[in-house]
Amino acid sequence: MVVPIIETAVLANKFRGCMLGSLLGDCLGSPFEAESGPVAKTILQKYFDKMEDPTFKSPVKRYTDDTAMTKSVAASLAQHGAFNEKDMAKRFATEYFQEPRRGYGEAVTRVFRKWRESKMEDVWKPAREQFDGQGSAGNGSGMRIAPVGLFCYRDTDLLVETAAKVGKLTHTHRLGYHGGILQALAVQLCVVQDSKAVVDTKRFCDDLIEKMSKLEPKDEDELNSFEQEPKSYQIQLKLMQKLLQKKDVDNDEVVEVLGNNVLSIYSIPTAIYCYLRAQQPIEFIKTDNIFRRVIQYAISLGGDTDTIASMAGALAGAHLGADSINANILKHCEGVDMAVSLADELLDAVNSPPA
Ligand code: AR6
Ligand code: MG
Repeated sequence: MVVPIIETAVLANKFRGCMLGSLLGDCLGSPFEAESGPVAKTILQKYFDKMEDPTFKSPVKRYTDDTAMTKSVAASLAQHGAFNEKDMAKRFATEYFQEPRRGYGEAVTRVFRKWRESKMEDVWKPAREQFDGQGSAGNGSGMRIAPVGLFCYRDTDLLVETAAKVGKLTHTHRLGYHGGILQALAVQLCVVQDSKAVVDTKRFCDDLIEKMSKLEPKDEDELNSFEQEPKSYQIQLKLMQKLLQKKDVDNDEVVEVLGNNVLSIYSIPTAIYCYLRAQQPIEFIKTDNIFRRVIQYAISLGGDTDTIASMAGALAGAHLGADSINANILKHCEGVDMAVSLADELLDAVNSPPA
């Protein structure tokens, strides 16, 4: 990919947008997590309208494990100027033991405990032991990966390598860490996308399909070695392209085709779809603000709302920049200043690589 030269101010706006988008999707989506079936559209419309109203007051919406872990990824990359497995693992564990009630996945906390018990002797081992040696295929790999997409936006090989390592610290199932790579690649595409231009959704998907085809097994036997269906992100991305071409796709169909649960394969393509679908008006979402539309739409699908909205929000923010976010909405979320500082620190690290 030929990476365009992006003006520093534009890039700073995109980095902030991405970190804020990830945070806002998490904070705003978490009250709706695990609603069975799609979330009531009128309730959601009012919820967002109120958030945008400058006079509306409500308790600050707390972020969850998605942001707790994203924070660690960003801070570790910014401080070391590169991936450092021990430092990142230590940050994940420290965050968790300080605030265990942020809604972590059930299995991933076992990795943190094993790190602590073994004094980080082998940071890779506990993840390999998850799910009887299968490894986790949860979407924890994608929910925290946005900083990698930012940090490596100029270098696709480094991005893939880094996202794989960040993922494998806790998620060694192929569909787990590959999901993280896919989300990081999508963030990269959004960073290099002109903020003002209309997104070519077909090209966006084609680009991701091509990059995933270099990673995913070609051999049918290997693809079939997992019990789980579907077996590759390429398949999901192609289904997504078909959905994007169709008129009047309702939420049930999206959930049926792409999914909305905690598994990477059933949520990371869904988040990318939300970002792409919401580039165009959506009948039940009354707003001209594309950033808001992406997050509101992602939440409307129900299921793992915080994580899907967080990943979709990261993409919208990386594309449109922080300027596109309604300032009143920001006031209702915990961690806004932190997200902005981390975005700035990441950009500094990108601009001044270690000697
Ligand atoms: N086989 C069966 N189920 C699995 C497998 C597998 N190989 N891998 C994961 N699961 P976990 P995460 C299911 O604990 O990915 C929070 O709500 C299993 O039900 O590794 O970091 C966040 O907001 C397991 O409990 O953690 C995210 O939405 C679940 O996937 C999500 O959890 C999560 O896997 C992230 O969780
Ligand atoms: Mg979640």
